[in-house]
Amino acid sequence: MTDCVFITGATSGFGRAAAHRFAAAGWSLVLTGRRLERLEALKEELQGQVPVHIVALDVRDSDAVDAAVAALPEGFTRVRTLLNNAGLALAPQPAQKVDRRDWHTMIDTNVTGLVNVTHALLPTLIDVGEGATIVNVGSIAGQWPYPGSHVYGASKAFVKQFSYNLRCDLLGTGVRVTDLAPGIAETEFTLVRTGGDQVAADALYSGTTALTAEDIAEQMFYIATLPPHINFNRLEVMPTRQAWSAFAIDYD
Ligand code: NDP
Ligand code: 8X3
Repeated sequence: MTDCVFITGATSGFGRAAAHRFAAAGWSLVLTGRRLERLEALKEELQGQVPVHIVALDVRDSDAVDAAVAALPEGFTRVRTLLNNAGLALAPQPAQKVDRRDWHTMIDTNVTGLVNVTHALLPTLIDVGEGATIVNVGSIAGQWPYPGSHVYGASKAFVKQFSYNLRCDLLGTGVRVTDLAPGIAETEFTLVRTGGDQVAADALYSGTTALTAEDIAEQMFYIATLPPHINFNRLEVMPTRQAWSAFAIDYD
């Protein structure tokens, strides 16, 4: 039986690139995301290579997540790697100017959604045991503060600590957990974050060398295929052309 990867947020960016990367290595794919037409197009691209199962799924809906996992068809039930990748940032303005609903959407997606999928797949992953892997996509924003990150960064700090805490409880099961924390990477992320501002998105990525979705997909695949006795607790990856900056000081 081939290995099977369950990917959330497979319709774009890291998740889509991961679908290609795992397919190239012969893994069966469970591809999820809200945009069904994108899932169908991806299935069309990859089903000649490997078995592909798609599910239009909003990770915020715990009943839908449970139902999707319970309804996995034969050949896709032995999920060996979970890529908890679906997520988003919104409202890059200062906290005091942000609509509360944007905060809720980030918490519902990045925290509750990730927890929903993890909870639904944990029994399977534990049953698979040695070599089973959860890759939780965190962010440098979960470790380092910056203006306009407010709830986004806090949600990714949750991802980090949840990953570490999971490791404690999963000790002895063989299941690995990694907080994969990328820096700036060119995907649709900034378009979503800015509410569809293509100019702002282009400005952020032009004139530098951001990570690509394929770079992160490669890290995901690397983590998932490490020898089973190795667990990367956290892997923080920045492009060479990104670093920290000085502390901000409020002068008179
Ligand atoms: P994209 O916007 O390109 O992709 C985001 C994916 O998340 C889409 O497939 C989208 O699918 C899915 N998604 C969003 N909300 C939901 C939801 N409620 N239910 C199911 N799927 C959802 O961004 P990236 O690929 O860059 O982002 C992937 C992850 O990486 C996110 O968790 C992000 O926070 C994180 N990250 C991104 C960085 C970057 O600079 N790009 C850096 C660090 C971390 P759909 O809309 O079809 O549902
Ligand atoms: C997104 C990466 O650099 O915008 O998680 O915080 S960054």
